[in-house]
Amino acid sequence: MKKVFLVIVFFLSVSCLWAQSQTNTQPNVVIIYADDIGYGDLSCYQPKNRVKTPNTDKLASQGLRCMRAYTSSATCTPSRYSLMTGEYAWRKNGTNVLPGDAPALIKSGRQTLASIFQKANYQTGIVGKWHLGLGGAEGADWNGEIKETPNDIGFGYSFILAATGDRVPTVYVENRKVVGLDSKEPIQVSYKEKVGNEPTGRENPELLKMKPSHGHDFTIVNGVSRIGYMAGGKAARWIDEDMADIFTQKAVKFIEQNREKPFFLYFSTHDIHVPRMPHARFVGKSGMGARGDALLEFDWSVGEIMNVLDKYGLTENTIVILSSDNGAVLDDGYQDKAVELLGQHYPFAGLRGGKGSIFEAGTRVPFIVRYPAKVKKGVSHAKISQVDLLASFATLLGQEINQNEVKDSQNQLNALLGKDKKGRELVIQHAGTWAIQDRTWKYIEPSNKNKMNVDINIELGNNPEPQLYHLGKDPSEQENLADKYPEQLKRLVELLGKVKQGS
Ligand code: NG6
Ligand code: CA
Repeated sequence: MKKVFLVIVFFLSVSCLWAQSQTNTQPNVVIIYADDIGYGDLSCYQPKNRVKTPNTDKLASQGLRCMRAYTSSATCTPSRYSLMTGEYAWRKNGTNVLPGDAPALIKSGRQTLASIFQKANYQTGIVGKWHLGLGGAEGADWNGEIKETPNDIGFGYSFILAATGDRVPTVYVENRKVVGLDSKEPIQVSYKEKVGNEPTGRENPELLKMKPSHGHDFTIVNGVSRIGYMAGGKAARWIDEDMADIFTQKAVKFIEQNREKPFFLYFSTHDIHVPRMPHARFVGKSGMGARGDALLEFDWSVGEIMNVLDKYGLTENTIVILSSDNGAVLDDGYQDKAVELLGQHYPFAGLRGGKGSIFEAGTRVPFIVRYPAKVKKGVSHAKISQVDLLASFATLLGQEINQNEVKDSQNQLNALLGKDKKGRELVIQHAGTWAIQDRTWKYIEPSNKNKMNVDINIELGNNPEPQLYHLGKDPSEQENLADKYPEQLKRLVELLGKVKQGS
């Protein structure tokens, strides 16, 4: 009897130790997701840029710098939707750029990138921009307990800005509450009519420290006129110049507090989206105006994350992925001299289009993977789509995915870790119309929408005729070969049709 007991004790201890060693070897994961940083904005992608990003360059030199990585859409909300859900945003209505009072797009309990980690016993957190809506059908209750937040879809902790820096309400939300709200001064938000008596950019432009170039002329907060009307909540309003410091501090603290356990952090910076209002210590430092200064601020945030990982000996076993939600844009609605002061800086890296475009500069983005324990340093030309992060991490963590919801995410773990040199067979891009590309060819579906976004001076890539480009020989999509290569065209049209049907 005693013998049997000892044998049981022995097996129990061995399995306990085994479980513990499993947990200890599970890598931490940090996704640093920039806003509007283009394929060529970081000096590790464009060494001749006048603005240098030394921390990001160091991260890249210690890991894998991917040259063919894509967001699935060319603006923020749809890209983030597919990153989180593993489903292309165009399969779901209402996934265009959301206003600040939009209800939650991803409903409670849905499987997400974050819930995969949570299920695998990770501590999970988001710090930074959300832009996927909050609250039930009527939107968020800014003055009470907010329902349908990131906390309902896999994040144990959240500290977010609901939409964008240029949209009201200009307050932070921590878990389910607006931070620093004085209940005597409730927040009102409207995107339809004026609420309260506060000045707007349209009526009182003399009050502005940052003037709009198009749109952005509603309620003035902190000297900047925004999209949408807001009243109340004065004590809770953010100061744009402190935003990167606050987000970075919160991200660092999350890592410090969870350093003993495996953790997943989605650190979604506001930089370098408009309004570009970096802290005084970055102002004037790039010689390129606010856009360049915001890039320096972004790079500083990256450095702080690297420092805290080093400080606690976490660097080796932490996967850091750095990417962006869409391609570059210069003047995005404020007079911040992004165009005039650009000089020798190459945000588009010679690619056609930019933010909002179906051409390459809309969705091809920087993508760096650093994981010293497992990923060899170097450069990768494998085709990567951000929609694949969900299935790839599910594979890494041994988690099942819900095939009914996670429709488009493929397991591309080996491409992410640099072991597979090819990656995705086909990449799907969306920006009003669709594009599909294999290793060599790219087809853009005909569209009668505008060819140009004249406000931001970006070619959208829409054309009533089918477009076919040989990306191998013509990466800047200059020569439409649709008439010359009808078989290639037909092949890609059919392949795209199949992807679109697969809903
Ligand atoms: C556009 C805004 C632009 C930016 C963008 C969303 C105007 C004139 N332009 O509508 O400034 O906010 O939406 O950017 O309002 S994103 O990166 O969040 O997709
Ligand atoms: Ca964006």
